[in-house]
Amino acid sequence: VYGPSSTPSHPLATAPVSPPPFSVDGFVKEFLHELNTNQGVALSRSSINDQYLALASTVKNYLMARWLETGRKTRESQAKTVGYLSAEYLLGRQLGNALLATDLGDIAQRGLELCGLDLATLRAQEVEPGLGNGGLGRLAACFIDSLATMNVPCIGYGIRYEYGIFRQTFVDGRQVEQPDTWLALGSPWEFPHPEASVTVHFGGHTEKYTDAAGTERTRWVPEWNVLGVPYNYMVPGYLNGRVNTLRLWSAQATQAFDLQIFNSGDYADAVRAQTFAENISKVLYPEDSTPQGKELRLQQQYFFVACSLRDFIDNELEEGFDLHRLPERIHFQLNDTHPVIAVPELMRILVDDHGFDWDEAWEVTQQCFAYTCHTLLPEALEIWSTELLGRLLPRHLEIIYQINDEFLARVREAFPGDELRARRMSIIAEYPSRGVRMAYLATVAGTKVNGVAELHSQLLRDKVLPDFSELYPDKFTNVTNGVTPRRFVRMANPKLSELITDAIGSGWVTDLERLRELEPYADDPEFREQFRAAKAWNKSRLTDLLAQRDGIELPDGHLLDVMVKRLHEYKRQSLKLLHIVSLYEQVHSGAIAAADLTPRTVVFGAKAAPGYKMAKDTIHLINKVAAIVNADPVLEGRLKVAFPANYNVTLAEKLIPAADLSEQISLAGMEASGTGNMKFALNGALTIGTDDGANVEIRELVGDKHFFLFGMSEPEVAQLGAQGYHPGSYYESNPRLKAALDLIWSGHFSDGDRYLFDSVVTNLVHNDRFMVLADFDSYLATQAKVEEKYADVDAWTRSAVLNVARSGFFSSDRSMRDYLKRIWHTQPVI
Ligand code: C3B
Repeated sequence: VYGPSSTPSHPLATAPVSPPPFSVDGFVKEFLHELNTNQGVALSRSSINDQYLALASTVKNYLMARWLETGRKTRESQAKTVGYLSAEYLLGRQLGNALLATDLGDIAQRGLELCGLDLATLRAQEVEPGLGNGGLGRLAACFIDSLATMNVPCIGYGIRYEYGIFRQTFVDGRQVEQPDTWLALGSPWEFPHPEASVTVHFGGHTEKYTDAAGTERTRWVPEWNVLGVPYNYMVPGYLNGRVNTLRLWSAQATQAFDLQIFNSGDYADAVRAQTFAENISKVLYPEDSTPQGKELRLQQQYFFVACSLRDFIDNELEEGFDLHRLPERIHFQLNDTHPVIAVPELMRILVDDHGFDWDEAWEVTQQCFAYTCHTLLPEALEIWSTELLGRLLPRHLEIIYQINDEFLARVREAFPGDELRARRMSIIAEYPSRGVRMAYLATVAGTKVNGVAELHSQLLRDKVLPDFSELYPDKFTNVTNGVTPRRFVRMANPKLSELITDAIGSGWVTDLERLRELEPYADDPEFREQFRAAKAWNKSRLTDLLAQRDGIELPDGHLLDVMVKRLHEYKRQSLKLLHIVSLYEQVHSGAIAAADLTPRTVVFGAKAAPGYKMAKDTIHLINKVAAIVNADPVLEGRLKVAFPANYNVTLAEKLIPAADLSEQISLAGMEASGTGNMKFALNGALTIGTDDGANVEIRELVGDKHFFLFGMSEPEVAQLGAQGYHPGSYYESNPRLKAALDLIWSGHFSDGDRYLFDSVVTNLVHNDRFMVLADFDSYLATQAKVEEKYADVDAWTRSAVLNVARSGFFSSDRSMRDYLKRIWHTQPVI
């Protein structure tokens, strides 16, 4: 029960909360107040961390009135809410974004100066919440930013991991993972609400009983439970006064555990039981695109969706709300298969807790969900063993079986006699062992299934779920991903933003298609000059950062060639590496003169899943090659390789705006979309890329002449795969390729050790699902075209400006408009 117990009589108690005064003096007063009362220190004795925390509180105070008002308006309007269910949110630092959203940046800077402090120093103190692995988690963060900016009611639901994605360090060139202690110095952006905790059950068994009306029912008798404690985060819209909520759940032991500890003779054992419960939200699984099928992971998934559904039904809806009307008030978006266990959970709530009959419950459930698929790699589609699911969530497994029975009856009705099809489509896989195919469950249950770029959605229909698209042709749709222009242009690239705003006004920040108005400026020499100046400023900012952060020296005047993304074979960092090794080899063998090299610095940023050996070996090899190349006098400093450790959102914000060339070189048909590719184009880098994921749409929009396409197309890849890929033939027939591979094999980069990188090279030459060698020639030829164009400064800049002007489509605001229209059918609330 919320609110006061009797009618308030003081006038202030019912007045709307108003934000603190918006002036430098008001800011200073508020900031010092926070420093003194929250941190308990005087300015003269305060640490940088104190100052940062006080600044964060000050900005939060400005947002608070708006947050409360947003909640009031949303409840009053009874508008449909988007419930974004995602196991990952890769938020990035909060302070800069909050200053931008409130337009407090200048005031804060001037106010802090008057206190003898520096805003940039305080901003650098923030540790970003790394509660995601890569693209999927960052996408969720962009989407909630866009919904807030577009005035759409949304609650983001997820997990408050105590340890986010590991901090990557290099020891002798090898990746070593350190725990991410992002909470250690305080976490000013969250609001815990232990009093609103939700109990989540696990294990046990089910039993039949007859209710008062004489109906046969099932109930779940669980064995153990944990508490989900909600932590609320503000999600401020850009300059619109709306602040949505991100609600992340933290697992705590219930009192049963405490009692057990109190009564237990074996104190240590009892404390272990408590630790067991709290482990659920302890750590983010660092596997990206390769689920491990671990029990704790399923616990995490069920934990957060059970909390979220309960929270929405019990706390967001009015008391006594008729759940038959639930689809009028919520659409839950399933971000990949991770939250799909929400489907049987909602069925359980409706049938077991609210007495719905099965058909009624299914009718409601089907209207409440939609599913986004983010991959095409078959091994990335989650399948939970029925043994594990049945042990952990026995009632849910029963419900899944019943959903499957009814679904297969429908399939058999639509395709009589086609038993093979029924088996293929079964939600329950029988081979190699019995398991629940979560993607199938989501497809059957949801109103819509979407891929994340045109090509991906088409392949999803044609290759991954063809039977389903035949049965439900209208369920399948595409929503091409997008990125928030607030964080990734306006905030990350202030110089370019200023230039754009001077040219076309500031409307582009919330209406990115307006960047089109920049097109004529591509032909304006003065504008191009200023554009280059902005790029140069970004490069020098990056140079300073890498010097101080990593001790890496970036040479002046180089083409900055950047490949940043998770380390995965399908993304083909090894192709980029072979390019570097080949340039080095060609100079040393005298095939080209060092003086003819285009001065180029290649920057890598990539984390490998800790258990992914090939990926870790590739990181090691990149670092070894970097060490030799960077120290080589023969190259005359014209080729450099930089691999700053621990690539994250914070580093991306500095790296991407500085880049000249964006590497998007996955094997065609493998990268669902990519979103880094969009950030680079919007910041005026040119792309070298395959015809894959959103690259296809980027190239269509910016134009062939302003994009470096190379490699096999998806149908060519499929054909080569079908006829049999024999990488050895490329090795044998291409002397330049052979020389590069042989050089690695010879131990040249591993102090003479021929075996150190044997597995990497042997895989490329003998196996390699991702056909690196097949695209090598085309890649190198296209890199030569890059160099030719880069030599023509005006032509290059013209293309770069056109990349910016024509990439407005890739705003996540546009993605959100697509979801709103085609999937959620909800409206902004103004
Ligand atoms: C990623 C895909 O690999 C990217 O192509 C895509 O742009 C993003 O999702 C966002 O849609 N992805 C991921 O980061 N993690 C997964 N488990 C699956 C896909």
